[in-house]
Amino acid sequence: MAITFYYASGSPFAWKVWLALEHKQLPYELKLMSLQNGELKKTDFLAINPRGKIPVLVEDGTAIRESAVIVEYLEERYPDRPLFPGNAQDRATVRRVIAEVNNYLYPVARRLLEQTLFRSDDSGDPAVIAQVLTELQQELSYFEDTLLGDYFADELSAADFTFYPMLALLKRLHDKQPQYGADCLIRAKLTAFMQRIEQLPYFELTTPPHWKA
Ligand SMILES: N[C@@H](CCC(=O)N[C@@H](CS)C(=O)NCC(=O)O)C(=O)O
Repeated sequence: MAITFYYASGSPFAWKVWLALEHKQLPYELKLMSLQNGELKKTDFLAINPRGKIPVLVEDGTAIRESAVIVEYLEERYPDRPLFPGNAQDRATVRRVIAEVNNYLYPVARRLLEQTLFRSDDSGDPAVIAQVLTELQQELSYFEDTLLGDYFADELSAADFTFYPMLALLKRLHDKQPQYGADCLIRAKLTAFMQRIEQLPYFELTTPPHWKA
């Protein structure tokens, strides 16, 4: 068995997979890719992902792509230290939260980041930013209400690893550009959730390398 994990620093989709690899205590080789220098669109990389996106996990010559699929693959192939509950209904809950993060929360968070963190200047449209902050607050309130206790299921699961990086990106936005008040979006229950993930023994290893600089 040899796993190669292609990722990029700060990608929420790659972070989810990295947390899953670490949680399952699997050996893997890390390949740090750049989102900026065009290497994802070069022939070599397009051979493992024709969409030119990370994350990609290659094992025994097979490339697995799409973060949610990669995590399901890891779960099937390495069922120890599970990331999905044993009961079918609880598994459905975890899969639903993952789909909701990807289909509803991420597009709204992405719009905010495109107006703010992804710009080198202050050129974001204030009206768009205000609108997106309101939408994001609604989304985050939904997820706050959906948390069962400590996590989205009885135990730590793939849903938590999917959701956490979205919050971390908002926290990063606040650290870099506090004028938007993005920290106010993360209220007490979600702050406690973040702290629980950040206390996992392998968490530190998975933090985006360029955030540590
Ligand atoms: N649905 C994909 C999304 C992957 C994705 O959007 N990756 C971004 C980084 S966060 C990427 O590779 N962007 C490079 C590009 O589109 O050129 C997944 O879940 O893996």
